[in-house]
Amino acid sequence: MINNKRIKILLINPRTYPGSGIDISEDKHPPFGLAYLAAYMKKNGYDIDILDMPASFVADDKISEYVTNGGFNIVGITGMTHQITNGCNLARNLKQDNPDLNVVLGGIHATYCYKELLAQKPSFIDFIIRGEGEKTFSELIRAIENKSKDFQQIKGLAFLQNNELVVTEDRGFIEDLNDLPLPARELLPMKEYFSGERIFGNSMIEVMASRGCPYECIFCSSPDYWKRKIRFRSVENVINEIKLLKNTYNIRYFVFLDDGLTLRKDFLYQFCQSLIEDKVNIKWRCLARVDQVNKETLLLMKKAGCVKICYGVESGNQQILDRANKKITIDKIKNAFSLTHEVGIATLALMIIGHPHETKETIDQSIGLIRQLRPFRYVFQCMTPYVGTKLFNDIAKDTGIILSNKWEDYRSTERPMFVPFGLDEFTILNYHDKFMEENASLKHVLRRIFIGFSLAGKDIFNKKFLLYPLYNAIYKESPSSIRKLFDLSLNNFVLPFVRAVRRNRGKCNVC
Ligand code: B12
Ligand code: SF4
Repeated sequence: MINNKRIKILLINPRTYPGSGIDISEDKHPPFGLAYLAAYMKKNGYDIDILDMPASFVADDKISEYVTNGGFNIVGITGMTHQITNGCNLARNLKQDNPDLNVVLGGIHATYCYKELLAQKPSFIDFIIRGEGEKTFSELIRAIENKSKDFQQIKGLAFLQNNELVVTEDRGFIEDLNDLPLPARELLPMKEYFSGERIFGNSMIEVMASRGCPYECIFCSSPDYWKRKIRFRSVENVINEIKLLKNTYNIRYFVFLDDGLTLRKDFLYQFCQSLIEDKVNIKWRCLARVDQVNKETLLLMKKAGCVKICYGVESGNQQILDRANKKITIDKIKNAFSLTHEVGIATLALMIIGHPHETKETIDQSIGLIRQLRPFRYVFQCMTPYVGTKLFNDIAKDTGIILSNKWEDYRSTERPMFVPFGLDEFTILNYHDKFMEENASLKHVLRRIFIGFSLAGKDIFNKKFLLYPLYNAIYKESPSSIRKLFDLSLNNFVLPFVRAVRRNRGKCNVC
């Protein structure tokens, strides 16, 4: 292990828009990429910290002060598309106030848009890391530390040298994910994330057992980003993390963020067996494809504590599914939902509205399918052409109109960003809001409360059990006008109050 005292690194997850506090009206999630990166660098002896701005009281305009006070000399900034504009603002301010600082950008947007980001020859970006970050970042930091100028030898980089763009060779992936240390959650304000989703009164914690997905749906950038490879950690490694998290945070509800936890049958089988045999006693939910489950696996998952499965259904029209390259059939969807309900696992159906070639008829077919499937919950998202997707690269321009090139507009999929020929923005928005409000109707909320009770078992005695459905009913599930009113009062009254209390308690040392 290297012991390096001179280099001090700060990793930043930026807000979408400049701000000064925690947005308590929105669920927050730990920035996993940064947590993995930090753990890897810590293991290599570096002094590193993470600032998750959406979950902190550090104001955007105090960022330079924060970095100077903390003695950081390297800053790494991550970003999904919607965060990149503000991420660049932070970088610009930081570099203006401290020209000696090294600023590195990484993550999905910078990986795909490094040319665009470096095109204006910005003096505030020193390096962009493309793709998986751990090895590239650590080699880069090592080179900076050794005052080497030989950055061209480091795979996975893009940077400007004498104002010319240099793009180094692509970097392959880490072969064995078990070599990675567990994400450095100790550097994150974990309590801030526990206020989000709850099940049966238990707060949730997120875990990833794999990276990648071998499929190629046109609206998803995951396959290209991870080059259609799927890598799993060992079952033992994942189970150990779960036990550690259970002991450290006393949390019993786990959310698997993997694109395809169910993709490798041997992993899924051994994982569920271990949860059962080791009496780990957790509840969990995951994503799955409808063609990856059968009654046997579902029964095993149920026995191992799985309470909810989120399925990407996307559309109720077979042709639309085929064009989206989803490689599933309506029959498979119906079969998966009926089996999942039969074994007693709740379902979430993820739907997309505004596919290429979508018409009012195909949208009606989607809602018709949802009525047949009767999922525990469904979410309609407006089709959004994210960078790195086939939709963005090829299909969008021939099949419709992209409504905005302001990246921060890509923050939410509640508003259309892409309108297929033959439809218009308002029709999509109206359909979206109508379906989401139907999902929030009293009938649906009562049904969910009833199913929640029947799935809860002895968790029903958890004192927080009733609070979550209540919170859902009054906030998350209510029409957008009521939510806006709620947000307004939160941001103008509750948030300033919370901030003042925290400042008095000395939790916030900058703002
Ligand atoms: C888990 C997940 C979520 C979670 C948690 C997100 C979070 N904040 O961590 C939830 C469900 C909340 C979520 C929400 C959304 N998500 Co999401 N999500 C994912 C998912 C499945 C995994 C992300 C992850 O943790 N990966 C694992 C880590 C290890 O990888 P990583 O983050 O990419 O980081 C590595 C490298 O990129 C690099 N790196 C990253 N940052 C940096 C920074 C530096 C300095 C360096 C050196 C390296 C580096 O190194 C890391 C380690 O190797 C990805 C798809 C995928 N499979 O990647 C989509 C994905 C990231 N999400 C996406 C989107 C669009 C969203 C939403 C906007 C969707 C919506 N419906 O509104 C929201 C935004 C929420 C918000 N406001 O932040 C898109 C992003 C596309 C884009 N161009 O921005 C993706 C790619 C899926 C897709 N549709 O294609 N998401
Ligand atoms: S939508 Fe799901 S199945 Fe399709 S490519 Fe993305 S992660 Fe894979």
